[in-house]
Amino acid sequence: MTDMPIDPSVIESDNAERSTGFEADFAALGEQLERCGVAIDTIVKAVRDFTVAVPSWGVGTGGTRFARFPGPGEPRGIMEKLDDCAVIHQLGRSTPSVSLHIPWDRTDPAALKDKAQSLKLSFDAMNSNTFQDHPDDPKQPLSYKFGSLSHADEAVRRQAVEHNLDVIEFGQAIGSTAITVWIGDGSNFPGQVDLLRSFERYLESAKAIYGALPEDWRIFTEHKMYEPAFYSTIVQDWGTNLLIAQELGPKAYCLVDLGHHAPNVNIEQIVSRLIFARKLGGFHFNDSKYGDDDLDTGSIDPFRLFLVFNELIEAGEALERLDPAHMIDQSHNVTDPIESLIRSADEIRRAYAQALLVDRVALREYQDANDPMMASECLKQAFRTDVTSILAKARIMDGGAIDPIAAYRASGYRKKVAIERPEVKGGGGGIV
Ligand code: LRH
Ligand code: MN
Ligand code: MN
Repeated sequence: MTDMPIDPSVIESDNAERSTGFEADFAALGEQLERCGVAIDTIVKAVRDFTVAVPSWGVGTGGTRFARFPGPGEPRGIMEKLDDCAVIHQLGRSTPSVSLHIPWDRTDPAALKDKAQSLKLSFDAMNSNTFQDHPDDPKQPLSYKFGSLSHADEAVRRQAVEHNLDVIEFGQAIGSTAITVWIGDGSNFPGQVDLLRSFERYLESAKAIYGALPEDWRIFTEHKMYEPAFYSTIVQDWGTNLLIAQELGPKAYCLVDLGHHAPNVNIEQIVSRLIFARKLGGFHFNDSKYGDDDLDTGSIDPFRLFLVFNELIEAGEALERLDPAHMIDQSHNVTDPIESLIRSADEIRRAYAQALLVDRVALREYQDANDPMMASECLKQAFRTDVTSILAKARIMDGGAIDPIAAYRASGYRKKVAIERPEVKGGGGGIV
């Protein structure tokens, strides 16, 4: 049984209004690409095959450490979050899976699986949470104030490991096959922790989690330069992350969250190095201007996103073997989270489609001939191509909307759920 949240007739009538303009744009782009020897249908097909997971914590309004300003109709729990995720996928057709965060999303796994099936959704990587205390969880009475997997106290480390094993068990029950581990462990002052010993403790804990992974599971460790710790962070960069994945073994991979680097860091080069090391596990897509801003993907620096995808495509077969997970990790403070996630998924596909347009034979020739101007132009030409109608075509072919944000607004979904979901203090989940 399916229970899709948007009436299909809304999509049909919104598409009908836009179809003439869309057809003209698509035909013009098709001709333009044909002149460059590219068949537009091959790009449309590749785009249709490319999907990205939405974060359950992204559909509630986020917040900063100063305030959170909830919007109308905030989801009050994971079931309503899944309803919102289904809206995003029904209109955009690129986000068939959801990434869960435990314990934020803890509920009866069988009911969760049924609900997801009824909405035609599945689950991507699970996320454990030992960066907050969980006073309501009888299994986690000890505080993570001074760390979790690297904590000086063995009892806290054990509790954090057990939590991760719990998350894996939960994930198994709902069909997930990966766990992402991000921890906030670190220090605020020089001397507060022993940099070497705390890393050794972290590794020991991570090995205990790794040892309990089911046969077909992968573990993704996620690096982040700083925050919440401001002097040192235990998994602070891709170098430490790679070291961890190599120490743990073949089921361990590195996850790259785009917002977790210093400004101006060459993230695409990190991606390339992780592919070389066969340790690229996946992405948390978002965008940022200053730090871990968690802004909408592609909203600040779409060229950087394009360059990341350029490396992925350049990797060819090596990437197919790695099969990295694509997930969004954002916080929406001032927009309707559904709209932000629709737009972000679209921007990710846009960067992918543009990167597919790079003339790789020509690029290699320019590189080998030491022609930086033409090599750079070769990339820019692909990046400058407006692939909007390709993205729309991919959506239409899968039953989605030509303009998903417009169709979403026309559907009146937010107004409807605002009535059904009266505001609850603390509802919506996510980091506040
Ligand atoms: C940490 C992080 C990590 C968490 C998520 C909520 O900044 O990127 O992935 O699980 O945010
Ligand atoms: Mn992240
Ligand atoms: Mn983050």
